[in-house]
Amino acid sequence: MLERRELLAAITVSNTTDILSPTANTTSTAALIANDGGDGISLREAIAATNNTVGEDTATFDGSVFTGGDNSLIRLTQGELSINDESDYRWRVGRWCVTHG
Ligand SMILES: [Ca+2]
Repeated sequence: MLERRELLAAITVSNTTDILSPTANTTSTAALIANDGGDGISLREAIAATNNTVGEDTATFDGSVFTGGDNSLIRLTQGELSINDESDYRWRVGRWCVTHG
């Protein structure tokens, strides 16, 4: 009998904007990595993509962008963020971690 295995979907948030780029493909994490809309991956885009990707997702924050203090702030201008996939998410910023299951 074969057991179902899924690869851990990993994505890196690489800008501090709260923009869902019009041309970004958020249908899956792989699609977003391939086409981020040309301006990097925002947290909002990453969440949209992971919501559309079955299985556990991991998001990290680009250490060359999120360098601490105000440089690590994402000011939400587009409303609240909604993680609605039933799988686990681990958003890591240094030692900081939020999980949702
Ligand atoms: Ca983008």
